[in-house]
Formats: sequence, C-alpha cells, structure tokens
Amino acid sequence: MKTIWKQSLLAAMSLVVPLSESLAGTTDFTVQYQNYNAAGPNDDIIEAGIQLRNNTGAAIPLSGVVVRYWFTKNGATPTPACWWWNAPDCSAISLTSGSVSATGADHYVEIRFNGAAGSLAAGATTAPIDLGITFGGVAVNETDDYSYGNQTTAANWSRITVHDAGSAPTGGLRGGTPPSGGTTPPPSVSAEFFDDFTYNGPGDAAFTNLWTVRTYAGGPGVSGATWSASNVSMVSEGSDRLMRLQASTNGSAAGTSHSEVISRAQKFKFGTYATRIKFRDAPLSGPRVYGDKYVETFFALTPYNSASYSEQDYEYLPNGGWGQGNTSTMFLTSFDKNKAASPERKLNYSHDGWHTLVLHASPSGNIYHIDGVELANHTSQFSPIINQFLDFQMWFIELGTTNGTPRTYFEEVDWVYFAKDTYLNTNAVNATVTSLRNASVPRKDTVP
Ligand SMILES: [Ca+2]
Ligand SMILES: [Ca+2]
Ligand SMILES: [Ca+2]
Repeated sequence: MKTIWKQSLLAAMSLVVPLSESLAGTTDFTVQYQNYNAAGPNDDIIEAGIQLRNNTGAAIPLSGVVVRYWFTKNGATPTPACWWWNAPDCSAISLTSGSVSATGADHYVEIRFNGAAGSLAAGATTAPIDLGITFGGVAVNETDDYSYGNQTTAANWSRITVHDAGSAPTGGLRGGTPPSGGTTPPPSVSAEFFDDFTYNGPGDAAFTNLWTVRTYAGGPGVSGATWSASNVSMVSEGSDRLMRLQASTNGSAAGTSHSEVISRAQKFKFGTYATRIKFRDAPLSGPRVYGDKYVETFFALTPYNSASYSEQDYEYLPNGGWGQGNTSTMFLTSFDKNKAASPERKLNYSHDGWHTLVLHASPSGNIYHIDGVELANHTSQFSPIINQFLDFQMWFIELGTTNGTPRTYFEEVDWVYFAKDTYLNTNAVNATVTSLRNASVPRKDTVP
C-alpha cells in the first residue's frame, strides 16, 4: 500500500481557479496507471496506482470530475471503498461503486474529489492515488478486468476513465475509453417525488402543501419536550437553499424542543428513497454536551398504530447513545409489522458533513446506501406492506441534565427524492436531481 498520495497529490494542485468557459472534452485528461499488485492477478485485492494529467490549458477543479476503474467481480463481493482511505488524512477523496453490464466489467469503483482536493493546474499531473478493492478473502481473476494491466511503472492507460461528476457510468467522458457492450441505462421512472427545498420559509404555501411541521407533543424522545415549528427554517448555502431542522435543550425536559417535518402524503411504498443531507456533529449554538444523546434522521414509516406498520431509518447519533457511549454512530434499521427491529447495523464513526442517502425498499427487502456504498440489507420481512410517509426529525433520547447552558443542534437537507417502483443507484439519483435542477424544477410530484 502506498500512503504518499495525500501530501504529494495536494502539492501538485494549484488553488481553485474559476473556469471562464466550459473545457469539457473527451481528452481533457490522460490517466496514467501502474499495478501495485502486479504479482497477484488472482488474489483477493486489486491495487492500482492512478494519476491524472490535465491536458487542457486551464486549471480544472477536481471536484467536477470522477475516475472510474472497471472490473468483473467474478461472483465475489467487492469492498467498494478502499478502506485505508478512511484514515483522517484522506479527506479529499471518497469512493463509491456501481454495477454495469459491459465487456470486461460488471462493476466499477468511482473516485470522487471534494473541494479540499483543489484544482489540477494546466498540464499538471497528480501524484498517484492508491486505489484498493478487496474481495473479503476470495480470490478473483483480475486479468479479465477491463481496467487491468500489469505494468509496474506509470504509463498512459486509456482503460481507466475520467468523467464529469454525477454522470451516468459511461457518460460525461473527459478522458480514456470506457468499456463497450453497453452499460445498463438507469431504469426509466414512471412516477417521482422531488423537493429541492428552495422555499423562502416554512410558511410558504408550496411547502405546506407537501409537508407538515409537527407541533403536537409526545414520543419519541424526552418526555415533556415540545415539538416546535420554530425549529424548522430555510437557509442558504451558496446558491443552494436548504431545510434546517433544529433541536434545543437547556438540560431540562421543559427546556427541550424537538422538530419533525413529515410528508402530507402517505403514498410511498416500493422504490428509491433518497436525500442529500448534512449531518452536524457541532452545535449550531452553545456547547456540545456529550450527555445530550440525540438523533438526526431521515426515514419512512406508516402510522405507528397501523396493523401493517413498517419503518426504515437512517438515524445518526453524533454524541453516541443507545449503548455506544459517546461514539458518533449511524444506525440503519428497519421495523416489521410487529414493530420488531431488523438485525442491528451500526456504523461507529462520524458522519459529520454532506451525505447522499439512497434506500431501496422493495418486495424482497430494504437496502441502505450512503454515498453510493451499500451498508445494510434487510430481508423481505421488513418490506413495506402499505404506503408510507417521508420524514425528517431531530430529537433527544436523553439529556445532559447537569449542564444548564442552552444549546441547539441541527441537520440540513438539500433535497429529497422518491422514484416509485424503480431502483436507482446513487449516480442515477444524482443525475436525475441534476437534470431536474437544469430544467429549473424546484419540486415535482407525480406519485399517485
Ligand atoms: Ca491482485
Ligand atoms: Ca475479474
Ligand atoms: Ca436544495
């Protein structure tokens, strides 16, 4: 494993330079590649050293492009994130994966860059990015992989490709040659729900037509707390409008307020549920009190008293709780009609920042993705039986009662999307949202 990428990759980059014109072209980038594991073409790891050269005459922000490595998984299960990138110094990139049907590839891993990666100057080349893909101890054949090569020094390699961020698997080409044979196009969506939360405020009629802000008392959470409409607001981030949910406390139940925004319609059953959401570890104001165990959440559910109850939860606990001490933890949980919970799936690390959540709720079960990575799969016992609501909440499980200083925690939602009876991967969801925005559609509801 090479670990030098971070400092040298960043050193190769200039500051972000705004583009004055579109530079998109199919030869904007050349990928250089060497096989760090050339001696092991039939073991349980792919390890590719990947460099990008900017062939254009202007700096290009790396956050606008992605790199795709194409391979056949030979029946094994690839770990789509290269685990050693999870080290704290690897914050400039993230990895996701997707399925395709192409010559030499039934899968790809996508390398994404965030704003911290900066721009690649005209004519410049990044240091090697060390892409690893592991197969859980199962030996696979790498020589049948489209992107495979056995060179041990960096050389130009067209079979690892560069694309516009958010593009379809072989779309938005910026460098290299994708595999042929046709990748599977995203399924066509017959009915969809979308809200970009572009409202002036939660009093907008267009908002209240689609959503209800809770004000009645009761569970879940701290008994005696209120559910306050004033905890819901609309804010700006750059040119984006976001819906913000807050929860506040002064350590006493009477001084505690929660928030909930639930869809007016109960009409969401099988299909793709997605949202882009910013979980926050730090408070909006006041001290971070670890005795405050609280939940930032996006979920779908039926009325709690329904005989055909179901619920699918993304529940993020920044200060821990539910047996996790003070460790930031994401719980991915489904509930069946008897309110029995799915096997526990918890991710014991911070989710502070923006994430794209994509849930596939189908007759065969519920599959949870975060940023394109499948992280939980619950069986058909937990499939929805009847139509459900969409829901966002902020609520306290328990309070740090010894601290009386007021504090407010929050989460923010960029958009929410649902595709009825169709199952879109994260790239397809992002592409759909991008096309809706490009068509100036702030919200849409064709779900019957
Ligand atoms: Ca290998
Ligand atoms: Ca293979
Ligand atoms: Ca938005």
